[in-house]
Amino acid sequence: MASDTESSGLFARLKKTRASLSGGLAGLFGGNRVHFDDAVYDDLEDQLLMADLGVEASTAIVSALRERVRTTQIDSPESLKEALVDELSVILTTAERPLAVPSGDIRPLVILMVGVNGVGKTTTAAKLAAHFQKSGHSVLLGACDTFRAAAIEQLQSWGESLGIGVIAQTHGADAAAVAHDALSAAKSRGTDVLIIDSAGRQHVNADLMAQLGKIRRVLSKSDAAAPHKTLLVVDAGTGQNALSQAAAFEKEVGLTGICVTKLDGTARGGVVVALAKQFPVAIPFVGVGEGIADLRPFQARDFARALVGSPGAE
Ligand SMILES: Nc1nc2c(ncn2[C@@H]2O[C@H](COP(=O)(O)OP(=O)(O)OP(=O)(O)O)[C@@H](O)[C@H]2O)c(=O)[nH]1
Ligand SMILES: [Mg+2]
Repeated sequence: MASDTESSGLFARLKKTRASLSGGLAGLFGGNRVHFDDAVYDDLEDQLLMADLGVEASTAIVSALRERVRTTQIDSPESLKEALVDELSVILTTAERPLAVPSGDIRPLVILMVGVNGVGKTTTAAKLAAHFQKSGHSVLLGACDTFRAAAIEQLQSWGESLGIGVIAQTHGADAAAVAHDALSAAKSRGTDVLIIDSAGRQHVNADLMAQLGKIRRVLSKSDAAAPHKTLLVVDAGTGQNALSQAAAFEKEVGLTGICVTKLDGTARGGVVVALAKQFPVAIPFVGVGEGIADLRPFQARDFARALVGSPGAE
């Protein structure tokens, strides 16, 4: 049951995906009665694929539902929706691992943001900074996108509006050197969380991908465990391409988590399920808008309900 305003906000923001999935489910059956035959299962699988759950998750869900139909009573579109919420939750729960600042020796917690161009890395870095600031932590931002014109100013402008420091050099500077400066500054100031923005890079570009390795190496020279978190940002609207992005970044830098953004603007929110099914990483947050507060801690069951349009989500 989604009880708080954040969750109901999620329900509202995912309306495009929900419209696609729940409209499709309603169309599976004539009238109110569900009669399960192979054609219904095929249609259901098509609906899941269209909502971008990917082949692996869609097949797994349909075969789990077949099993449920054999053992429990599913005889209405509503009971099918509930069963679907359960099955989605089984997959999504594996990724439900919040990103908390550990108490104790890890200070600063270093979070490196990575991803292809335009997915929302800088915006998500700012949203995360605001989130940690709100929970009482000191935060510093590192402007390691020295590649795109105006990238530094973009982060600085977020920093100014939040009252959060931004460690930056000039456009064209060595990104790894900025990362080094940022970590030194965070250490000397006793900052709780350092969030490092990085330049967008296509996952198929080997040279650009290798540059990320340099940022990581420089950080780990100052603190062997840094970066403690490497978060891939993916745009939900890219659909199944998000899976190849995740595979490439995982291979190059190793990921601890994935933030899926722009879930407010696409009917393809099911990609979150595909990612949770295929990658054993956390999905700590999802992005549901351009504003600083449009970040939601990922909660598997609420997300499943919001996807399916199940009544408990309202
Ligand atoms: N609707 C919506 N827009 C978002 C979300 N997250 C980011 N954006 C928008 O996406 C656009 C790109 O965001 P950036 O944060 O600049 O993306 P980036 O990955 O840093 O881009 P590069 O640094 O150029 O690779 C901006 O217009 C953001 O406002 C989201 O969750 N929902
Ligand atoms: Mg950026």
